[in-house]
Amino acid sequence: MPRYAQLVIGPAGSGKSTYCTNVHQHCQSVGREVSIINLDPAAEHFDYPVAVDIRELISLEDVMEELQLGPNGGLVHCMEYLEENLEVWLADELQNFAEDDYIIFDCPGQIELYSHVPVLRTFVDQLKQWDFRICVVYLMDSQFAADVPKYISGCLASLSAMVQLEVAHVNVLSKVDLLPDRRELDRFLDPDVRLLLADLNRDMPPQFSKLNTAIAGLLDDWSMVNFLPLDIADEESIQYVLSHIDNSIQYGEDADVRIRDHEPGDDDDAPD
Ligand SMILES: Nc1nc2c(ncn2[C@@H]2O[C@H](COP(=O)(O)OP(=O)(O)OP(=O)(O)O)[C@@H](O)[C@H]2O)c(=O)[nH]1
Ligand SMILES: [Mg+2]
Repeated sequence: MPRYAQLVIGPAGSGKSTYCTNVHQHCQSVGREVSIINLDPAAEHFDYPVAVDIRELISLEDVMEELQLGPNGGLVHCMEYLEENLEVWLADELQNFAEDDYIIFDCPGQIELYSHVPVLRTFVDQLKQWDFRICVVYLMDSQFAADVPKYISGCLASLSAMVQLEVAHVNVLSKVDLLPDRRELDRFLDPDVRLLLADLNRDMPPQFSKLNTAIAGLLDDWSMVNFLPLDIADEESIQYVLSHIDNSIQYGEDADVRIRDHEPGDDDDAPD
C-alpha cells in the first residue's frame, strides 16, 4: 500500500510552518489523520504536534560550535547529515507510523536546499523507494505578487525545485489575508506571462528586455507555474489547497481514507 507525503518548501518566512499547523488543525477538525515531521534544525517553536524532529538527530547549535560554522553553513551540514542517515534514522522513525500514514515534512527555508544542494533530491528518492507518493508544496508569500520582478524570481525558484525534485508539485500563494485587494491576485494565480513581461519591461532599463523575454519564454514554455491562493483563516481555502495536493498524489483514490466519522462501526454508518 502506498504511503503519502507532502514536502513543504519555500523561501524563509513564506509560511511553511504556519501552513503545517493550519493543515493539521483542519485535518483534526474533519477527523483526518496527518503527522508532521520537522526537518528544520533551526526551528525552535512549534504550533503543531511534532511527530518526529530532526533536532533529535542533530543539533544546529552543536554543529555551529564544533565546526565553527555560521547558521547557513551549519544548516546545510545538518541536512547533509540527515541525507547520510536517512536509511538508519528516518527509516527507524517511520516504522512507528501506520502503513497508510499521511506525513507532512516541514522543511527549512534556505533556498539552496532545493536549487542545487542534492539533499532534498536524495530525500525524495528515498521516500519513493519506501513507496511514498510525494507532493512538493511550494509556498510563496503573496506579498511577492505585488512586485512583478519578485514574483518572477519566485516562479523561477519554484520551477527550479520542480525540475530538481521531479515529483508532483503544487504552488501556493500564502498570506492572502494580508492583501489589501484580493482582486489583484487573480493575474498571479494563472499568470499571462506576456502581460507580466510588459510590466517588467516598463519598469526596467531597455538593455534587460532580451533577458526578460527569455525568462518569460521559459515560464511560458513550461506553463507549469501557477498558484493556489491560501487564506489560513478560511477552512474552505485550506480544504481547496489540500484537495489539489491530494489529487496530485491520488490520495483517497486507492487508499483507505481514514475519516474517523465514516469508519465502519461508527454510528453514522449504521443503517437508520
Ligand atoms: N497573516 C498571516 N501571517 C502568516 C501566514 N503564514 C505565516 N504567517 C506569519 O509569517 C511569519 C513566518 O511564518 P512561518 O510559518 O514561520 O514561515 P516559515 O516559512 O516556516 O519560516 P522559516 O521556517 O523560517 O523558513 C510568522 O510570523 C507567521 O505568523 C498567513 O497565512 N497569514
Ligand atoms: Mg518554518
